[in-house]
Amino acid sequence: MIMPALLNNELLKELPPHLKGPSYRPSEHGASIVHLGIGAFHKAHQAVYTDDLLSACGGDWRINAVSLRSPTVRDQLAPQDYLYTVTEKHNGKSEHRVIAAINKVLVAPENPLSVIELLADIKTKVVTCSITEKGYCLTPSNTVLDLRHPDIVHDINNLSSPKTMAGYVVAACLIRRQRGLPGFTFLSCDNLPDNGKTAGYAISQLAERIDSTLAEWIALNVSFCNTMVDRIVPAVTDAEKTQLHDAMGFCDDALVSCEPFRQWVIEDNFIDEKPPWHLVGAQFVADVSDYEKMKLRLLNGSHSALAYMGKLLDHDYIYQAIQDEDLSVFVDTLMEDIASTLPAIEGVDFDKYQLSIKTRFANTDIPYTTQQVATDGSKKLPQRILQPLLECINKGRISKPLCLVIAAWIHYLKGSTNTGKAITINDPLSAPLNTLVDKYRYSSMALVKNLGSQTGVFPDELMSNQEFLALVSRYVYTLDELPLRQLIVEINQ
Ligand code: CS2
Repeated sequence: MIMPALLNNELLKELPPHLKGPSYRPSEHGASIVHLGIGAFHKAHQAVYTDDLLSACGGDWRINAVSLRSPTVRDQLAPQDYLYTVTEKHNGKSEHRVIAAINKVLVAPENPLSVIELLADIKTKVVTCSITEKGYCLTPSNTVLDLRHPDIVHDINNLSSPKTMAGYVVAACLIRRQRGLPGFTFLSCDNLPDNGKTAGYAISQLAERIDSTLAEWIALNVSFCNTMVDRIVPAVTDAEKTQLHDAMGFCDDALVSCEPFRQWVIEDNFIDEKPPWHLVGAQFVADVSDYEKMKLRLLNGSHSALAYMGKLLDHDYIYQAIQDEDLSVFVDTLMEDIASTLPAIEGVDFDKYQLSIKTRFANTDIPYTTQQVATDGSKKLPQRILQPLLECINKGRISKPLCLVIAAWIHYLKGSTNTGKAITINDPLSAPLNTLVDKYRYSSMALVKNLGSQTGVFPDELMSNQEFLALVSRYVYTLDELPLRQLIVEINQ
């Protein structure tokens, strides 16, 4: 067989040895799922479960995906008949498989109406999203739509060409109601507590601005499911694309690489038929919140800690940071405090879970940069670090490790590592954060207070806690004087 240069349907007819592929014919299955925000994470997580489902049980569960901003993913996938490879990497070994779950990719800004029509189509039964924390356009409380957000202002005035996830869903619901069609199930796959419900806040508050009876229709006809999603999927590198080509003989511009582990816990709250993802490893449960808390705080919380502290200590990758003995012990101490805030989950052993997280972080085949995890800190720290800290305080004990992570974030915002290398800050609040850091650079208490109050990132209950303010400012002040490692070692003792 002559190998095609680029992965496509031809290749699917006869896969090279050692390459797994779908055991279904993609063209024989309809697409009843729409995914908003296709990126590496969706391609390595929900699309893989769905591909397994199609292989195991068939059904019309292929995915029509939408890019809300850039054409890149569509431009990579379209010439490949929407096929791509997922490479799972562990212990120096790579396992490749071809995923055929994506039916097509629409680029929203190119044709907003086609996306609205797709969402309004009666064949669409389930809508999923992975748009990152900032895509919800909520104020820091995560329950209130940010009516000053430029994209929300835009959507309120231009609902036929929206920019946000909420705008598209509201526009589609308007059409469904007009046409007398049923609603759908909306499933969030972002790292936010109560992510489905949170999506519901954004959607219904936007609908309320458009037409309050529409908000009522949504409440009755759309169900919002919380989910806990987990898989470490770093940005793919050119070297990985070359390795795939060398191993398999074809190019794949849409390759994703990730760890072997994956987990998906889904709230069983579907308004209509549900894809039986439980047959391929996902779990349907009545209440996801305890799983979400466990994962967001233990995994994502320590990931963020390793990102800020690791970067300050000049570790470029998470696996380097976790192999730093001082940071590794620090993560144990941090996890111990976090675990004290978690409700028990039947069948889950937190000690084992914590150990498995550390092993996953240490996977040297996964080049996850500290810089990537450090992105958007103002949107990540509230659920990962601040909420568990608040709960520790409410139980009568401030957590030094959690406070040090906050101080490390603030020090990171000052823009250089311990050896003076420049740090680039990527954060939706980078402008106000930079201004505050410049203004109060040498006044740690004023910096902490103003960061908290002017950006709204720290909840009021923390802002009014003197012990919290004093400890975090002491750490921020000390970090200007002493190396971070010294503080870490002090806490580890
Ligand atoms: C990471 C997550 O970048 C980040 O903020 O903490 O993307 C993490 O890798 C995933 O949530 C793992 O499931």
